[in-house]
Amino acid sequence: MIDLITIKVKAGDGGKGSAAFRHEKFYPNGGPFGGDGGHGGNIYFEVDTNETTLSKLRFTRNVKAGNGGDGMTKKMHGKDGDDVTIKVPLGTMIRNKATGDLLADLTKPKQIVLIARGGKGGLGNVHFATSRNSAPDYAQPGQPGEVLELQIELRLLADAGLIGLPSVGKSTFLSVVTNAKPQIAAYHFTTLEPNIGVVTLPDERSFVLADMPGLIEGAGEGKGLGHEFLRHIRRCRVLIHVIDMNGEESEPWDAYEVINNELKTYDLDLENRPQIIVANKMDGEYAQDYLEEFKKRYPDLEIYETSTLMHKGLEPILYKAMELIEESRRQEEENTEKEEIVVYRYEPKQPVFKIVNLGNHRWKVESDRVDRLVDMVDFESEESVYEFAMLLRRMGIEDALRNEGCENGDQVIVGTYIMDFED
Ligand SMILES: Nc1nc2c(ncn2[C@@H]2O[C@H](COP(=O)(O)OP(=O)(O)OP(=O)(O)O)[C@@H](O)[C@H]2O)c(=O)[nH]1
Ligand SMILES: [Mg+2]
Repeated sequence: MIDLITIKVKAGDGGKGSAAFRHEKFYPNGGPFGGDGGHGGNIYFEVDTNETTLSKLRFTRNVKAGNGGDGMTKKMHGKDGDDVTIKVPLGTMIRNKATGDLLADLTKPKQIVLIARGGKGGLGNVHFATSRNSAPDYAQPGQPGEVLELQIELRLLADAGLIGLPSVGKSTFLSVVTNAKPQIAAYHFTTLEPNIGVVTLPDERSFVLADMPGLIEGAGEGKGLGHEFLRHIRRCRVLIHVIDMNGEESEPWDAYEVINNELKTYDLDLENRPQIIVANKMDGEYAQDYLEEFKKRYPDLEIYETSTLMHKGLEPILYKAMELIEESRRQEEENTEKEEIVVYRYEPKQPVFKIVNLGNHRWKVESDRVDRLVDMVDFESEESVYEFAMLLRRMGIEDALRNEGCENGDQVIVGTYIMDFED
């Protein structure tokens, strides 16, 4: 199972604003007439429950969204760049590789998240006409789109998990009801990592099913593949508890008790997770006798009889699982507040800028956002510089400088630019 992948994403750049002027028959020296650049395309990730692994992304190294078109004369906007949506399985977690920050945890079907934002298109010169300058020949460049290196991880997020002692037929079950191709063998611990598949019922409803490594006595304290295994099933809504009713390795009731004890040891909650009890290997020689005895011991238990090997008795289990899963989803929905479908990625809250007093009437504004803006300013153009100064004011940087004690005539370093402070 491929479950960790690194890709680079680049959202589209914004298009340039246009600095055109009106040149028409009756307006030989018309005013500024340049339209805005289009916005760069965004990059989204979306949950697609038909996907169960990240293997489709295996050969993807770079993903780019479309750039915005440049603004044109006659106030025409440039075209917005095309968005890109990357489909991933349920349970995908997306991190910023550089910082390790979690950007998104995709835990709901159809969930969509914006991961890299396209750059804004630059404004055309029509926006910059002022009383001082009615014919600005300046237009904004577009902002660059966000570039991120992402680490994408798939955490198993199965709705239902197959549990039981080793070699009871869990992987066989999975292989018969989904198109997953797990390894199946007569020896113990054939399954080391869960395999997952999608069960689709004849009525089109579907859920994600995973087989689990066999559980043994002491797993709750870390024996066998203990803790690893239990970590995987924590998020399952339903447990399908498979018992070898032919008693090849142990008496079925012992097997049943061992598993339930392990669930209890590990986590109180798992014990109460809905369980479907499956009596497997009913094609076996001793199965009927064992089953009779088992029913005597647990008269209240609903038991599903199967032979996974012969593909028998499986469908009722799938319907039952589906019913329990839907019930659990409904409960979850009731318990969680309504969420927007598009969830913006988590962004750590931090001030946008920081003022540093360098002493000697020198100050520094530290801010990634402002640094990016500085790169866009055309310092040859009075309009552009003026606009930049206004922006610093709107962002509250001017006030902040003054509050810190910055006075007229002091030098302020902003990004690569040094300016004199004045009201
Ligand atoms: N007779 C019989 N044998 C079965 C049945 N289901 C599975 N087996 C056999 O049991 C053995 C173990 O099957 P697996 O599906 O690998 O069992 P598992 O529970 O996934 O085992 P681990 O991954 O090792 O925990 C294989 O030899 C299967 O062919 C069944 O219904 N009847
Ligand atoms: Mg297995």
